[in-house]
Amino acid sequence: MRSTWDIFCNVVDNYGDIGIAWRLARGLVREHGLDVRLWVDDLHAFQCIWPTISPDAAEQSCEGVRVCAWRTPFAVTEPAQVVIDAFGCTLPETYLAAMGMQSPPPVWINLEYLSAEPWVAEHHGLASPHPRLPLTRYFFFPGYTPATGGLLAEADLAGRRAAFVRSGTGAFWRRLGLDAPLAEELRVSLFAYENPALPDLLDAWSVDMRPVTCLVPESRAIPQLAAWLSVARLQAGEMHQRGAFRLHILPFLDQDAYDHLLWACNLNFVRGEDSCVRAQWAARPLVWQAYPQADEAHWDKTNALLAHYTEGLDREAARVVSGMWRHWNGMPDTADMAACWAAWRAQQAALERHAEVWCGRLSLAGRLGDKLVDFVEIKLKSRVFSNP
Ligand code: TRH
Repeated sequence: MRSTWDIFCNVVDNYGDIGIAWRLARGLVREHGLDVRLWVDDLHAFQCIWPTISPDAAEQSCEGVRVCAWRTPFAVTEPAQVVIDAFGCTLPETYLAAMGMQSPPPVWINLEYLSAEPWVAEHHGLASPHPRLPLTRYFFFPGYTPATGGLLAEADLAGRRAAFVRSGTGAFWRRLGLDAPLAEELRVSLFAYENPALPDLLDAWSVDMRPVTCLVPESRAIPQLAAWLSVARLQAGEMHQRGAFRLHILPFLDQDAYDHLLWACNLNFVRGEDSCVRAQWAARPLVWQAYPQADEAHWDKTNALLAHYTEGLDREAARVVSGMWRHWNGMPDTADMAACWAAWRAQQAALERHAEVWCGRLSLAGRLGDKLVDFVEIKLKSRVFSNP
């Protein structure tokens, strides 16, 4: 019989929490045939990345997942056999108490944030007994090495991307209202938090020797872009041109269309967690802005991913990628943006080749959905044996 799963997602801010929880939920249904309920406390944020979601429904079915509004107080609900609290969100007290009454108890997983830092492998899979209830919570860490929980990816992702690229991107660009790119043109997508380095990047693009077109789905960087253009506001559908530099504001895309944008662009600026991973699977060069944290903890994350990502690159190309990412993340002692961009341009071909190689190497970490299902199956079996 297929196991039942409850995934809880508390949308803190932005789209990463729901983006990842949703990707995981639909993968578990589609590829593993599991019975999945996804509890979400902000269906409006969900609707942004998946427009068929109705923000007011208490329960709805989407792609085979039962999507439930997580409301307070939480209605009495029988817990599933497997419970995931995404990113350590606090489960409803009544639900937790009901978990404690189950025999055998549910397999309880805390799905953690992704990091390339070395400590992740040591912490992946660790158990933590609940202080009061007869429950054990396991820490499941995504990561970039086989000893971690791996990375989210659909089984057919590489095939879909290859087919998209093979069939040409003309139709995709037309749907966005753009012509196909000129031979020398560089298309760049931009998804970023507010960033002091952004105006200098726009300056660099506007004096580039070759045409640069930047595609920006509506998001937090828009006010900075408007200020740079000296306009009061910007909205989806607008195009602004400065010399050979064009800036297109796009509507916020659904998750699948955003993948297409990443696949179609020559370079992607991404942020947080999920868009960063999708940009790596896109096999195109990327510049990552880590989610800003107190005490600059995100600098360690940036350096840790850089250490992996630049492996196998020649010295100069590795220096250029590191310089650009470090400057984009506000680290001290980096060259200015004009120099970072000129250096990136000079290494573009090498970085494009490397992005393909890196994408192939990423698979070695394993797919998160498969690894999670394997991990849970072992726990479910041992649970049966210890509770005859
Ligand atoms: O939105 P984010 O900044 O989310 C962040 C991070 O996940 C961070 O780790 C977390 O702590 C913080 O939220 C609370 O960036 P991220 O992770 O890239 O998530 C964006 C999601 O939005 C991702 O699933 C891709 C999706 N997306 C679209 O569906 N359409 C779009 O047009 C764009 C730009 C993104």
